[in-house]
Amino acid sequence: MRLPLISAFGLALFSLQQVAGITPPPGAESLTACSDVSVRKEIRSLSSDEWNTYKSAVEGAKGDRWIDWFGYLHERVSTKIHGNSEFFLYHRKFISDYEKILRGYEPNVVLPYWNNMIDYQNPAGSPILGEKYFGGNGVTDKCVSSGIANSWNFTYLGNECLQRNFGEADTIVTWYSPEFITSILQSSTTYADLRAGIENSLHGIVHLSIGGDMNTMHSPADPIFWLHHSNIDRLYAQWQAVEPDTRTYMYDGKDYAGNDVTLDDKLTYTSTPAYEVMRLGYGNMCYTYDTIQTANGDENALLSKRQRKCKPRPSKATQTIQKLPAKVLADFYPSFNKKKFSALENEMSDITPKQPMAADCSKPFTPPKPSEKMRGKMPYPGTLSKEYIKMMNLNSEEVRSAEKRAFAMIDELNAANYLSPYLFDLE
Ligand SMILES: *[C@@H]1O[C@H](CO)[C@@H](O)[C@H](O)[C@H]1NC(C)=O
Ligand SMILES: [Cu+2]
Repeated sequence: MRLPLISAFGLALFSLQQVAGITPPPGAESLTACSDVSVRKEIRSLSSDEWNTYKSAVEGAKGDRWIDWFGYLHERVSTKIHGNSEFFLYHRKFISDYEKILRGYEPNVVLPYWNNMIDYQNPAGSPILGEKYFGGNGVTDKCVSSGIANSWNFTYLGNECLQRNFGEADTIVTWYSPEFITSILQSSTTYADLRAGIENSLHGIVHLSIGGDMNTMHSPADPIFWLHHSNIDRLYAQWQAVEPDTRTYMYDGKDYAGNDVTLDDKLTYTSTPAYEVMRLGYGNMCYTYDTIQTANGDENALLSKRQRKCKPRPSKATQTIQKLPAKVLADFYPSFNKKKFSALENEMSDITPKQPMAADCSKPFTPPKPSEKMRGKMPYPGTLSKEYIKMMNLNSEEVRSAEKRAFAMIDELNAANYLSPYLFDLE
């Protein structure tokens, strides 16, 4: 019943965008549409050729010490680009610069992203932190000794290995769920809201709890950094695309010095004004994300005919949450409450740790059965330490209020006996 409604709405939204259009601010009118737009995909949905290309580019860049350079650069600017509005924009440019460097090694390479929300219950068990991809916890002297970053050493800090430092017994604290990120996407009405909601939750806990180099100012040294930030950038891009006319160039809040930001602000230590990086598919930002392509009705441009038959649809989780008391919806899921919503503000599509590919419809979709044991038992996320908050120049009150909101949301879902499809019986 709901299904055709949603897709009809998606199409309506798309044609509306075409009619109304985005009005670029002064300076941005001269940015031209990219002739070639690459599509960033979830790491698990890369073909083996795509993964090998990515791996080869990263190894090339590592060999020439580009990774060392990006770590150094990030450390230099770190206190100015975190804990304030520049966060999304600086990192958008930063990872896009990295992608350009990778193209020097593999001209067709595209930066993937890691949807680490779907791994939130047991991050250390994610295949991304396994032998096949980026390797796991540090071993001797916390040095990573598996996966793509096996035995990487850096020279810019002296000869040191790449380190990771998970918690007790090689486990990592719980991260943030697709349910929570969906709530942030739906309830953030300003750029500053979204920035605080994402940076203080998902962004921070992934850095802190992978530990080692990820928990330093030179975190780009860990190849996981780029996929984590690509995911953060994707969430920002999705939020923009929900209401492109008003959000593409929405920029508010404060910079590191406490001044109101403006679209003409230059990103830290660059000559790039903020407005230059805000619109994907224009100027130098010649990329988009697979989830945006499939959510806004324009997926036909990318998917094969066979794939087109199988569109992402509202998942069971979505339907369950839509039935929660109106007050819960008003507090945490205002878009679901309106009964009309864009898939762009819903991270609970039928994507699961076992079948993470939104766009891959080559197999008919069968959702895995969540563990009944986990009904009403969504776990709280880990929290940021005082040391991390200080190092990253975050606003402690803002962090604690983001965490409180996550706890409150979880309490409501548990009280409603909600069964999350992202929770498994770990025994
Ligand atoms: C890498 O760094 C570690 C110290 O972190 C050192 O023990 C090891 O010898 C270095 N490896 C190489 C090949 O230089
Ligand atoms: Cu950063």
